[in-house]
Amino acid sequence: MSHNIFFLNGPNSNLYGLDKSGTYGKESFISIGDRCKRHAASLGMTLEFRQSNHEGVLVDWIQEARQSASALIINAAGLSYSSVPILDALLAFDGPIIEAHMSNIWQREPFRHSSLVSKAATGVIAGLGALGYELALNAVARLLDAEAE
Ligand code: DHK
Repeated sequence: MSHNIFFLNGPNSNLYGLDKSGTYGKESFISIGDRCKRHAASLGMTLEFRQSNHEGVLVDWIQEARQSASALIINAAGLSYSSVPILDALLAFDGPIIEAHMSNIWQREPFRHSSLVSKAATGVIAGLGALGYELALNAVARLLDAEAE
């Protein structure tokens, strides 16, 4: 069975590659998304790679995933540390959830050290830049295969 995966990205992720601090690398968000879609295809999966700056839109997409996706990958960005609505929507999703961050959030400011998303996540990948996004796709492929066995 072919799996559809939702990869949801939160506020300001669309600025990756443009951010002067260089925290999120040089590759553009569009290029990262295209690469993730190709990687998902190589794993036999389809990928919806979406970004919103709006909490409610992200909640709507997580709810949509209940019908349309086998697994979720989410980088809720700055909303990771505050959004109870995103946490509650994730808790209602019945499938693997990988929380992904480009940066190592535990090496950064203390307010980034405690993510509410982690409470719903099957696993967390952080600090590996966009490589971590491909590893998140590998993880969901393996987890879904294991579920099917
Ligand atoms: C991305 C952001 O935009 C920040 O708000 C988070 C996360 C970290 C990342 O590393 O991908 O704090």
